[in-house]
Amino acid sequence: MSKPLVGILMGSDSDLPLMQEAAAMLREFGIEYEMSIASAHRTPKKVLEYSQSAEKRGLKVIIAGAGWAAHLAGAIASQTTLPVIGVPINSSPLNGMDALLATVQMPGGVPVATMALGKSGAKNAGVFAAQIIATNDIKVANRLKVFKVEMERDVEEKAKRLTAIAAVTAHKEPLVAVEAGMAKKKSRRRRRKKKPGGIPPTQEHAS
Ligand code: RP5
Repeated sequence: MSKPLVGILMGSDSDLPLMQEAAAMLREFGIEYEMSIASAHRTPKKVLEYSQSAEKRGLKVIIAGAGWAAHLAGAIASQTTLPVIGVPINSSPLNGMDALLATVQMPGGVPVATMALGKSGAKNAGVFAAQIIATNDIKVANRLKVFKVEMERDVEEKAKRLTAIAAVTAHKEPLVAVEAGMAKKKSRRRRRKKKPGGIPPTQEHAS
């Protein structure tokens, strides 16, 4: 086993189910990584030591995921010149809007490459880290190319399946006719509601 090239840090073990998405992508591209928990607020000394020793230990990229007032990625970026990828996590009552802003709104000179909220953000963090590694690693670059082709093929297959299903459905029960019927029902219901003293809708119509 070679040295890890990517460090994945997260603010809490409650972030793990999401951050595993980043790890899964790194495994797909054959990139060694390490994973740990460190919090900008709860364990600031650990974050400092980790960030300052990362380059010497051979890391090329750091992925940092955190929720709430998510200062983890920014705190790491303040201590290293390695690229830092931030994953805002929607673990708070504000549904991650706090983490998104805290991660993305870095002052000039201290960038954090901020991904989307949620699963896609963690997945993209893995892909983006691979893209950084790929600038100096032909094997990873080739795997990324295959990944893109497979993604394209996957979407095309889904499009073909949908076309086939739509053709069968249109034959049995034309969708346009069904939609038109639904629209008529709705406008009849609206007219009946508007009429003062009109007949109240029956159970069947109301449902
Ligand atoms: C942040 O606070 C963590 O990144 C986590 O998303 C959030 C809640 O942490 P726990 O209270 O679940 O440990 O630091």
